[in-house]
Amino acid sequence: MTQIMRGKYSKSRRLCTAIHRPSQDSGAAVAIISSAFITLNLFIDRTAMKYRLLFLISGLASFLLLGSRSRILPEREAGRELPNIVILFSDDLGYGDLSAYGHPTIRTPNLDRMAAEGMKFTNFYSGSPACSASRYALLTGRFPVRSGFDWVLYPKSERCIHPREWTLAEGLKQAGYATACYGKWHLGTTKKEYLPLQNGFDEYVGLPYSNDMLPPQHPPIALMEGNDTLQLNPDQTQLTALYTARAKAFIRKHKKEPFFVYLPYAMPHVPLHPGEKFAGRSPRGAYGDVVEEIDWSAGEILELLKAEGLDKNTLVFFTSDNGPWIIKNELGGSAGLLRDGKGSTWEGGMREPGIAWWPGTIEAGALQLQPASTLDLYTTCLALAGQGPPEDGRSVDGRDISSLLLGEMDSSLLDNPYFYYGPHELQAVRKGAWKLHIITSSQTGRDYFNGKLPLLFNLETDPSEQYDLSDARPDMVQELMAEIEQHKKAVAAEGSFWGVE
Ligand SMILES: [Ca+2]
Repeated sequence: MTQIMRGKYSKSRRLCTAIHRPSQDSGAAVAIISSAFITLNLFIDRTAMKYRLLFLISGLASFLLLGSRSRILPEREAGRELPNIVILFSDDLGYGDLSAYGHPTIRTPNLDRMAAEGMKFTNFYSGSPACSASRYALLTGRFPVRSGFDWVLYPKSERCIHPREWTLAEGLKQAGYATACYGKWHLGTTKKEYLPLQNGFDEYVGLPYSNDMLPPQHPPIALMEGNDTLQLNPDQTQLTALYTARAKAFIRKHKKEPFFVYLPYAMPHVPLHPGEKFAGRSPRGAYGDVVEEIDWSAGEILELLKAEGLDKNTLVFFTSDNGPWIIKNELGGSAGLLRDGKGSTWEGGMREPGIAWWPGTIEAGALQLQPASTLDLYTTCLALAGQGPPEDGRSVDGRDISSLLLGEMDSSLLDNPYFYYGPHELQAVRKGAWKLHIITSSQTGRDYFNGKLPLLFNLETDPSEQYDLSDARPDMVQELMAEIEQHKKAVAAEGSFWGVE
């Protein structure tokens, strides 16, 4: 994988004033080495000429930038001052499925406490209403359309995460972090280069795709460790406990250096397999059992961080990859007051619980109403580690939301449009309070507005998307249509890495 130069710290300084700044000499030295590496890659890589040129230009530009400003790569020795990062990522959990978000019978005391001690987002989005595309967005900071692969990958999918993508794990690893992923990968298995270890993770244990992709429709599913198979068709009741134990062991092992733990749980994606201690406990049934076990897991991680004295130096973020799988009836979750669920670009498909926890840095009990997304986690976490996103011409759509975590108003974040990608296409955009649908779809087969399009909603006054205002506000329809057209053109012009090979 080609190494990519990164140029600058972003404006997250307010969040990370304790972060060590590298010396002029170390930055320049890294620049020279990295530029040489890039130049070498120009000759050994089989990338299309266009991208060779882009990398050459970016390498030289970064070298010049660093030569004068030297803002790259915190030194490993000083890395302890970098914050640890833990992302807890559930699968198919709805906006309304935690007690902190209003569920009346699912008990999530640990996540509720996490929100009480940290920040609760009420307008937090996943990158997609489907598993693979959502994970791509989280780990690359880019809208799913840029991936060049289908929105859900299957065990035999040939086009998966492109080796040129630069994942959050790769960025944090370059900054000196120990990195681990325990859980559902779902960004490709048919080539070694698609697997977690080749995408920035030092350790991996988990099912590499969804827990319902099973025989006879699919090959036996592997519980993997690194690039190897530990076991075929494992007992899924053990998974949450296993992932939690491995994450805790990794944190203990690496407590003296910065670490990144990505914990994408297998559930509450169906089939639901609660562990023995949780089965039959929740009034909400098996779905509640599974969510309560995930809540237990989150509590285990937070307690360990406190016990090890790491809590003041660790950002933990909890969210889900997409909304509830409502066509599974009681086996699926709830989006609360939001419309629809998984697979749909109605709010229920993509708006998720989002809880940020970092005692001493994030104010306890903070409520964050501004929109943000998993794409922003990419850019923000890189910034916390002193890394900028790649500067080789590719688009990175995530924003640095450090200011939001600090509870500050950042007017520069207010007017960014957020694009909702449904199955293979752009379906909607949100800007400020306003959301415009140009296409709607639902796994339920329902069309809630009898085919009328476009549809315009004010999500602040109407979070359930009940009252179409497209006729009343043609000016807003026009403005958002223009955002969509501009975005579509830019995306088409850039293409994906797959498109150049
Ligand atoms: Ca999912």
